Amino acid sequence: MTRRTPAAVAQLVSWNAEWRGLRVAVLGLGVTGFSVADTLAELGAEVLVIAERADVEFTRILDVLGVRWVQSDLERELVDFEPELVVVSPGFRPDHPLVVAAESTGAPLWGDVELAWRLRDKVTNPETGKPAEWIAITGTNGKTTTTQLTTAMIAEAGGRVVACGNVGVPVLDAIRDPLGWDVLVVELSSFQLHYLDSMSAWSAVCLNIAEDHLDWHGSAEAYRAAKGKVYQNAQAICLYNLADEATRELVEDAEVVEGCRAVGFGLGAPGPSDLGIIDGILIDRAFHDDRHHTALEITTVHDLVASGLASPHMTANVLAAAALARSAGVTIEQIRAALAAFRLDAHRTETIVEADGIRWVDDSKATNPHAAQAALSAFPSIVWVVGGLFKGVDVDALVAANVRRLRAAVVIGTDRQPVIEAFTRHAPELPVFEVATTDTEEVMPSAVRLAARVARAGDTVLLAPAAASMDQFTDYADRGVRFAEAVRRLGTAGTATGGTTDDDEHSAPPTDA
Ligand code: UMA
Repeated sequence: MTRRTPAAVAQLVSWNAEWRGLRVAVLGLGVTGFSVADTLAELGAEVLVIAERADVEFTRILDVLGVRWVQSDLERELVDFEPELVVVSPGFRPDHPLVVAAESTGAPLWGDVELAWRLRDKVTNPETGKPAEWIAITGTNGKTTTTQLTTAMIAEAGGRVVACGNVGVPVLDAIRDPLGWDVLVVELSSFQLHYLDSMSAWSAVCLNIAEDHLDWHGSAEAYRAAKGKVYQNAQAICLYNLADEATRELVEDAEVVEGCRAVGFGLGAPGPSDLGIIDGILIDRAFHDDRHHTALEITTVHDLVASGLASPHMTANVLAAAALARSAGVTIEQIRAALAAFRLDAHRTETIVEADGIRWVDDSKATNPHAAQAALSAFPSIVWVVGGLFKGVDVDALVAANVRRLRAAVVIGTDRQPVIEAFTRHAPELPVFEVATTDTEEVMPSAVRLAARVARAGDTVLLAPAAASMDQFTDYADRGVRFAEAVRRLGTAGTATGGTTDDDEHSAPPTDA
């Protein structure tokens, strides 16, 4: 059979299109690669999975499905396969040798979400004949919480809705659910957006933009450009952050479907097409007919305290989710009910214990400076546990901005130098402790011991690393769990209470190996 051209492959826009026999190389065998291979095998494509590392469970299933996978000589295998399409997992950087080799074959390069968008008509609504609408959520921080909030609000309204994408459930798994959905709330990472072009979301938001993943994207501009793709072809609402000019610019630059509206959200008083806050009341001035003269009260900041959503960055997430839910027809009352029942995931500004006036807080989810700033802003006097993999992002400004609220810092991670140098520059007098051990079992017990030595009544010991965790932990959850365990162990030993600062520790940072 003759090789299908990129133009022919571009025409494949339905589950019912001619996928049979299409030669597709799949890069990566994590949850994404597996969902891609499994889907394409179901469609009768000829699949080759190429992965340096692979989960044994996945390889076993691929063997059962009769899908070929290779783990060595990868570039040659890829080129010899002469793929007509390459589907790449989000972890692969654009300059990865396999991605470069894939491009050299001339085959189109898609991400899993691009494939899912094209296949989304597998299950359609029996009444309308239409597939589920997509609500697309990106941003440097707050994506997962906003995705969960939006999903909870739509579910409260009785919609069949699922959260998928970067939140953990591959979008291809969602679109293959036999019963189908009314709405997919799709959390998109900048990696997934980079490899995505056709999506036309019902409503879309970029919550905020700060530097992150610069090593993956190569530059801040490339990162921004990827984030901006969330708005392309949006149908109903492009939602942006009134406090983040860059998000508004991305909306202005986007090509959208005619009639699509721009809506803003922010913590100040809302304009006629915004959601915002007046006197502690969250207000919708965007989604009702008389929005020029009246406003709808969603809830109050006070009422959000019980759900752990009252801090400024969480309240902003609530407003964004409310806007997205409103765009899907959810009423104010349903949003209020969903918020009352909502509980935050672990590792997001989670208080582990309070003892002797010292609060121990796990914000391991702060994997970049922007997220760490949100957590740091919430407390007046902090012993800060910071460090990990900085992913090419500069931590200097974060340190400079927070010196005044710090009692001390405990630096973890394999690459501690940039943080320690930043403290030397901006706060030479601050006690800075260094956890030098590389033993995963020991990092958090050491960090917690050091923190306990300096923390005083009224302080918060805050794990907000501003960095990824993979240098020393499995992931951010593992990092947070180990922190909490160490805190609890210290508490049982009767020492997780205040100590005094040793002035000798100011000049040369002591280490705890
Ligand atoms: N692989 C390589 N070389 C690479 C990269 C990957 O060989 O350079 C292969 C390996 O075989 C590995 C597989 O690819 O087994 C892993 O693929 P992946 O890194 O793309 O990860 P998945 O397991 O498929 O999970 C991905 C997302 N991971 C990343 O983007 C790194 C998950 O987001 C997401 O939940 C999942 O798809 C479902 O959509 C995680 C994440 O850390 C939570 N995201 C980043 C973030 O939130 O900051 C972007």
